[in-house]
Amino acid sequence: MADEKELRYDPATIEPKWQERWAADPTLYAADPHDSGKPKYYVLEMLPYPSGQLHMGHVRNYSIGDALARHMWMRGYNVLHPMGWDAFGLPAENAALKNNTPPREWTLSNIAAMKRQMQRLGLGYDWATEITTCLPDYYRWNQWFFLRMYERGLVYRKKSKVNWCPECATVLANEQVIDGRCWRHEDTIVELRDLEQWFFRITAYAQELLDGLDKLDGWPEKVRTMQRNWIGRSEGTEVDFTVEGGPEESSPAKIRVFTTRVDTIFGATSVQLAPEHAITAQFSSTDSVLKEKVAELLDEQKKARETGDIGAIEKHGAPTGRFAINPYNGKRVPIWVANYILADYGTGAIMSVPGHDARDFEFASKYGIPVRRVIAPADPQAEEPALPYLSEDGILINSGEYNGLTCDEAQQRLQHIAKEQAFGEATITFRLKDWGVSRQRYWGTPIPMIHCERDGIVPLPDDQLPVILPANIEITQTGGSPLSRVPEFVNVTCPKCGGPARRETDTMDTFVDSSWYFYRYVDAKNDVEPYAPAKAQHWFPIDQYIGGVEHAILHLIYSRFWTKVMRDLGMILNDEPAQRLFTQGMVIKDGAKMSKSKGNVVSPDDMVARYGADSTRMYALFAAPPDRDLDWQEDGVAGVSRFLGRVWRLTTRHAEAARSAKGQPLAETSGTSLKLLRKLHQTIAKITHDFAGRWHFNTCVAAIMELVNEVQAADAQLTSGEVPAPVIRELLTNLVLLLAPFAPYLSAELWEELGGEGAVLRASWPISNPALAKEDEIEVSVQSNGKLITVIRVPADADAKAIEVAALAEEKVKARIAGKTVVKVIVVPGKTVNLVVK
Ligand code: ANZ
Ligand code: ZN
Repeated sequence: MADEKELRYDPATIEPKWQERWAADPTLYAADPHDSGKPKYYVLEMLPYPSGQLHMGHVRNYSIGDALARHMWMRGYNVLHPMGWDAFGLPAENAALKNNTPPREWTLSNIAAMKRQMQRLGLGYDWATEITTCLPDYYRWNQWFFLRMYERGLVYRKKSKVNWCPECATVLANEQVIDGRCWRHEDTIVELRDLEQWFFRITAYAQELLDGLDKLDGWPEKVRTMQRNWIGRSEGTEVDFTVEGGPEESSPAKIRVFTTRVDTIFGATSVQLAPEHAITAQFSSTDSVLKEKVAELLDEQKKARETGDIGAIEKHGAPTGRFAINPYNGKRVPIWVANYILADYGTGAIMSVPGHDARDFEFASKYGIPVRRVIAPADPQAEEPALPYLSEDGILINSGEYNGLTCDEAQQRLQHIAKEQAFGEATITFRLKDWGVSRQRYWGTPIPMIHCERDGIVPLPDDQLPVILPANIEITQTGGSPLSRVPEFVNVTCPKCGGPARRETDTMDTFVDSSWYFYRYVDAKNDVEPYAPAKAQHWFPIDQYIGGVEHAILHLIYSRFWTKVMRDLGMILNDEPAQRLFTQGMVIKDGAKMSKSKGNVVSPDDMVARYGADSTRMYALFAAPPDRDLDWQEDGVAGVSRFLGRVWRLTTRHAEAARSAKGQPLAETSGTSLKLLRKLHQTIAKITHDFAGRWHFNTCVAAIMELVNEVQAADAQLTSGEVPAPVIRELLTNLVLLLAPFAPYLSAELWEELGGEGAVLRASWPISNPALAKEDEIEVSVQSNGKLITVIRVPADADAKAIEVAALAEEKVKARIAGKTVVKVIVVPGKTVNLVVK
């Protein structure tokens, strides 16, 4: 019978057969109950947006996660490996506009299609815990969390300048503005608008979010650095400069500046206001020339912000004709308005120190503002450096009673004085802004708030949740939230006074959905709370989170914030959501990222139809280390498919021998048998080691290929019985086990073929026998003056002296050095012996 099977490796029959069997056994990929006593392992890939089609980036991401999950199952862990859908968001509304399909239907049918693709790929998810964020059983908990945060002062409403994408016709969070453009529309410049918005007070956790990064040593350093920069902590000082002679009221106005270098304050030769600073408005209200100038400066600033690089703005400013007094020395300095000063950072005003700040220097040079040196190098012998002198490594000069202090000492002294005399203080400023979550769109979670004429803002009581998103509404591109045009939705009675009131029509940013979805997986059917705390405590933190580096800031800061909020609500004990994070590289094709707009998309369905799911997945792991970019080559998929065909033929050809040896012990081995077993155990050791950390799955697959080559080369000995059946059994069953994380279908089929018991997923991961894996001899090359003479074999544990002796005893070596003097012998154990000869 084996002959017939031997003919062809046919994934098109093997794979659907197993897919059906797996679908019929919902326990296969399900986690055991959380109190089963097995050690837990939570492996998670980022949930996809249901666009309708998986792309190769998904396939790669999920192949990595699935290989890890399978490996951990085989290691005996209780594995949680869930999947869901990040199902709210604008594309559903755009599709509705385009094809006139309601967002809900469009989304759900996309989900069905992508789920089929995932199942066809053989990804081992527990579908019983599937979550879909656009369904009320999920989003009601967004509303519930919103109310809990409101109670704790973590939700507030304010009028603010917001980023507005004209293409999306909605507000974007700062994190969604990339280089001044919309994160969804790379060609659309984001505008600034004034709107009443809902905010999450993520800044309340700024310091903790920053400190926590130090402990996340299982996260890539580049992600931690990006988050540190995004949070942007800056220690400095606020100081009040008094405005000379006015305004007309009795108490003179003060301009509070923020500086990181208060030690340079004797070098301040002007004060600079942001165009949008309140005092700028005051001054220009009576000065129409200034007013016009300020409008121009603001315009320039907006444009520079929109293009994303405010740092490179061509600096312009206007003198106000007014003066301010430096509180430390009573000196008067002119007040200017400048386009490089931002209203929403620090205090919106600075003291300008052209002697020691590059931007101020550029500005002062342009407008003839004096430049004064107040810091000198600590070493009195050093040559006087050119201005601006940016170093903080120096001592104060031209600074009155503070002369001679180091920068550090001066900062502390000056801060102390400011505090004492109540004209300033030490402060910490963050670049991180509160998270604006209002969206004027339909396809998102309705915000559970009521606007009452009498009572103002009234939170909805819990028993009125969920606020269901109405179906069948007209979606338009512009004109505010589509929900505001649904009277049944908008008109409500106030929960407080019973009078007529309006329901909030903004919906939540979809990043809310993904900020806590992974907690829901542990208790996806719970209809009385988001999840049972005991279950979350068991499963969290996530042991391994896998996703794209493009989420380094948005999703991965928001979800850290959400975790801290839930901890403070007493719902979990962990401070961070994920212990380890892995960010995989991109999938590229012909030198560019695979994307619809570039027209270089390779469809996973095509690949699966042509080569099978196993080959597609295994290629995604084999073609590059997982953290690097992968250049998709169809030839490579075909190559993997040929390799799996060889595994198939090799295994089926010797399956009978392997089956016949069931229960027989491995006797003493030597010769070919020993050589093959050694290769097997080396391969086991390598792959096991890689799963534990390095994740070089490309070299893992390559190692399996080498193993197969060696076994295949000994095919005659396998057939003749020279390699006995128990050895064949050991080789083939372990080969199948090693392949199981990478090629689940073929492994399942061959496992059965070899008479393996139960699912291969529940079989034990092989353990490398170190005695067998160890080479007893190694090769060392012998060189004279760097030129190769020969390669010798020495015992693997030989020390340097023994290697030297062996090398000098070798005939070829003796011949080469005859009549010469060996001046020196350099031994690199395990590698080379170099003879320095004269
Ligand atoms: C005087 C000074 C002297 C400054 C010096 C620096 C060096 P980071 O580190 O990013 O927090 N600054 C403050 N608020 C600003 C605003 N709203 N718009 C533009 N610039 C602003 O930068 C803080 C420094 O950036 C502050 O310290 C201030 O310039 C400027 F030798 O004050 B400094
Ligand atoms: Zn009311």
